[in-house]
Amino acid sequence: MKTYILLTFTLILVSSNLFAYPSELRSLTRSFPVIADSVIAQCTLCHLDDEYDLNQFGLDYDDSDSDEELAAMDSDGDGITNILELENSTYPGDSTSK
Ligand SMILES: [Ca+2]
Repeated sequence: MKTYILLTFTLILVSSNLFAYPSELRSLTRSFPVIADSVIAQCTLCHLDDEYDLNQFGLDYDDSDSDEELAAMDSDGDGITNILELENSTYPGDSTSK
């Protein structure tokens, strides 16, 4: 029984990671069409590496009140606003990406 519960929990956790993110990426792409077909339109745009944890841009995306607010922010603190990073296909949550 423990194995069944653990397996069920694992499947739910894995499937939520697999299926939840693309909807967020689609939503972000609707807000910022410039990222459609961009090399940055992938999990690491908002997440730390391939983990579920959010980077600062992902956290700001969740916490911001509007697309304009998110666009004007500099989530990774590298001096370049999020919208400029998105337009230039650099990661707004990674200060080493310029
Ligand atoms: Ca930045």
